[in-house]
Parts: sequence; C-alpha cells; structure tokens
Amino acid sequence: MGLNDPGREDQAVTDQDTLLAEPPMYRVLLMNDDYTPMDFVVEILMRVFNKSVESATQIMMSVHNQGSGVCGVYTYEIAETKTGTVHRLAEENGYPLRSTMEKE
Ligand code: TYC
Repeated sequence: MGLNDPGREDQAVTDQDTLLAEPPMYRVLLMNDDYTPMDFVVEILMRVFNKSVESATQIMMSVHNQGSGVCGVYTYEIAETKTGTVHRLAEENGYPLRSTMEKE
C-alpha cells in the first residue's frame, strides 16, 4: 500500500505528504506558584530549557507576573521529557513548580 502501490497514486501522494509533513509542535509552559523560589525557577530554565541567565530571569519574572509563560516549543517527545524533568527536579527539591504542554 501507499508509496509502492501502483494504481494508488492518490494514496501514495497522501502517504508522501504525511512523511514530508512537519511534526506537530508543543509549547512547554511554566506555571506560577507562591512557594518556588525565583532562583530555582531561573536554574530550571537554564538547565532544562538551555536559556541564558538573562533570558531565564526575564521568563521567570514574566511567569511570576502573568501566571504562566512559554519556555520553548518542541516536538511531542522532547516536550514531554522536559515537562517530566521539571516535575522531577521540583519534587526532589520539595517545590510545587508545575509545567504543562500544549499543541501549537
Ligand atoms: N512566584 C514565585 C515567588 O514569588 C516565583 C515563581 C516564578 C514561581 C515562576 C514559579 O513558574 C514560577 N517566589
């Protein structure tokens, strides 16, 4: 079926389009809370999301003031891994910091 199925050109085109399509992307967001220290959030943004200290501080303050904010946009598996890493590090350090992902 699909790419190598003579007489099924429509199907072949569909399969090829699927293969060539960009993967769906997911925003990873951080949520504000009243307990996680600001410097811990900055460290998370630097370690997990590869932000500079300036950019991490800016994102952290934006989350603090707005309630949530985007840390980055990734494919599903990478977004899930980063969200899981945030939760693991927060739990290990006894903080309620939460992260969510949403489809672009
Ligand atoms: N609101 C926290 C405080 O005042 C700081 C904070 C910022 C917490 C961003 C979580 O995602 C967050 N210590």
